[in-house]
Amino acid sequence: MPRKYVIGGNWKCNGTVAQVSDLVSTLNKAGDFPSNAEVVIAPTFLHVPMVKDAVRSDVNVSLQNCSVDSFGAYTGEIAPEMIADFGLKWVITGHSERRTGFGGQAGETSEIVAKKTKKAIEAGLTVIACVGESLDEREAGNTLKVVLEEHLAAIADALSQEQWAKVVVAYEPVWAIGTGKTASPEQAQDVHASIRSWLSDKVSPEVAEATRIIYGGSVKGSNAGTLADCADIDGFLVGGASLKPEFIDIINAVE
Ligand code: G2H
Repeated sequence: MPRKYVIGGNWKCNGTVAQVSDLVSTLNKAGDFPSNAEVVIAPTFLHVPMVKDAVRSDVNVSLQNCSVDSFGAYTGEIAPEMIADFGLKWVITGHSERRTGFGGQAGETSEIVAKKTKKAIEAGLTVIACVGESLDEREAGNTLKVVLEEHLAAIADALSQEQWAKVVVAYEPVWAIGTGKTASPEQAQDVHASIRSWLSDKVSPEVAEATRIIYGGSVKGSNAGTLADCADIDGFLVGGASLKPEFIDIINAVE
């Protein structure tokens, strides 16, 4: 069965109430999306309820992160079970901005990302699990070591074979995030093919064939079509351009 594209919009820490309303209205007025596209948007925690109530029913609303723990004394956290109870089905884990840490906070290790991914799946969510190397790691020739043996291996160690049905892998080279430097289709396809082959060896050929591997890092309306034509690129996780009407062009580029 052909894999359905996933087009994700990661809004990060962006948006006023007025801007979020405008974005939702743009999506609602965009006409039919391609039948082979599954659209997911991830507003901030604060904006999720208003987006969920107002956005068209064929757009899934995702959280950008979840807690590694369940309900309890974890100030400022959102438990995966809460997300499911709220009627949502998607969450992003392991975004590089969370792995790196910011604002003086420690970043998340691969083990934490794997644990969150597992907890979210056990709560009934589908997870967009992000992996990707930094510029230094790429220049040192360590792209596949980081992506496969560190990021992906930790997730694979935590999950059963069946749980992979609830995972979308997002390959996001850190050097291409928000920098305007998109990985070339060849660079992206090479890593995506390696991820698929690794999944085939380490999990199963069936999981490798079925898992959507999406690309993130300065995806734009102008490069989405060429990237989507690559055999192992099954969609996108879009940051900056998902805050603009251009996101509609990216969705329509997979038709
Ligand atoms: C990568 C991406 C969204 P941008 O972080 O996840 O952001 O498209 O702005 O590079």
